[in-house]
Amino acid sequence: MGLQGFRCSSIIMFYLCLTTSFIFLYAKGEVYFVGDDRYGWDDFFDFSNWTHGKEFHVGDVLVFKYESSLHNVLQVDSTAYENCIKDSYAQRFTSGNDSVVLEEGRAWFICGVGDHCENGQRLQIAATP
Ligand SMILES: [Cu+2]
Repeated sequence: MGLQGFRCSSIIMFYLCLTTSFIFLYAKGEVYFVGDDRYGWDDFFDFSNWTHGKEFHVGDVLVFKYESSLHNVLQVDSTAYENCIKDSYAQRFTSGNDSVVLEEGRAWFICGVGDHCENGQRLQIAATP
């Protein structure tokens, strides 16, 4: 009877663990290296082409990899994105290896160095729940 009870509880534990790991799998966001490994966050790269065909969700992580002496990352609004306005931003990242967790809706990022934004170093994405 003791053995029977043990077996029963281990089956319950098994399903409990299975369920828990599924929850973790779904809760964990995807990690995207902006511009992929080869290019990273760089100017003269088509980031709208990079986002094409990708589906971003809340909790996904964008990783901006770049040479920190050459670039930075500014999280801006749509106006600053469209016009490459570099002095008004919500957040500024400079480490060269910056992670941003996506929230629902649209997000805009530009490089604040020189004319990099004008040269295509800007990213616009939309995250759905
Ligand atoms: Cu740059």
